[in-house]
Amino acid sequence: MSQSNYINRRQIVAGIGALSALSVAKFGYGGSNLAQPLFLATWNFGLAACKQSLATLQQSNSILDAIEKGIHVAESDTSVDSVGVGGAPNAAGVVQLDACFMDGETHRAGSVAALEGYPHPISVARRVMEKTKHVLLVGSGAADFAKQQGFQKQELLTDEQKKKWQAWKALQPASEPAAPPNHDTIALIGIDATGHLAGGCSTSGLAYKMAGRVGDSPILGSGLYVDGDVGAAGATGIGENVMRYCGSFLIVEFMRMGLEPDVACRATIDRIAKHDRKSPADLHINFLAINKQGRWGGAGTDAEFEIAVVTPDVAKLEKPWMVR
Ligand code: SD4
Repeated sequence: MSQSNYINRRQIVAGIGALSALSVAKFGYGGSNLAQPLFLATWNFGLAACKQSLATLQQSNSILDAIEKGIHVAESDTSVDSVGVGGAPNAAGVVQLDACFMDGETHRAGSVAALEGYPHPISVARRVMEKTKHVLLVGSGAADFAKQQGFQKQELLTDEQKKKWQAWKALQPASEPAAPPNHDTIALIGIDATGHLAGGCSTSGLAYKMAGRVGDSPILGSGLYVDGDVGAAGATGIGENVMRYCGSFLIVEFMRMGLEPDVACRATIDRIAKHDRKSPADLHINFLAINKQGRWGGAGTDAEFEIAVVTPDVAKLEKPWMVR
């Protein structure tokens, strides 16, 4: 390694250390004693989901059940317009759902993408993990698997979403459809009192996306990543901006280097903005993370982004570190 490379690396590490110290002083939320379980989820509707996760954990003592049942709450809520039933359709007017599920302890995972007709893609993703040798099933193959596993089909497009889509469609020039921004994906990550980490992510994706388009949410390392030795991270926002940098994987790797969760999220946004030569506010990406010690944090570029935090003592919404 050349001397200048060495100096650059030292400077980078020193810089990250300074950022870390600043964060702990100024944004020092996220302390945990790990005698207690902790759940984090994206957006304000994540609060009800995390509460369900905690209740499920207390009943079943299973962090995997806790993640799955928590995400069901958002998937069933028709007022959440980017997850499960009531999610916005694609440009062709069809609701296509993406989800992934990951167990940090075994490093096993399952995903489904462009799944049509099943309201709980998170459960199908978990079943891919548990019942197949594979990680990702897509489209009609994912739907066939869901049927074979006994999941019930349901109409996912609500009348309200259908009307909105028809209004949008009527305004589109044939050549370049432009989707309105919608930010409602649920990424839910958790740790139990023994330090077992797991997570899930579920979405209908960007409203009026191209038919067949798949975003970051079902892609391991992008919309979600869990490493039982280090921590967990999840994402919401414009998937293309997360996928091109493996955002959640990068956050976990930054935590492996010793960064606090909020600093790791912030460093990931900085990396993406710098490389894309864009202002963070134009990226529409938001992250949350928990480390193995049960400390947590987040960073985002959307002013409305909030993180739901639930432990046996606390149930609250927090504004993460805003990067704009
Ligand atoms: C996607 N990341 O499909 C998802 C959309 C999203 O908040 O998170 N919206 O790109």
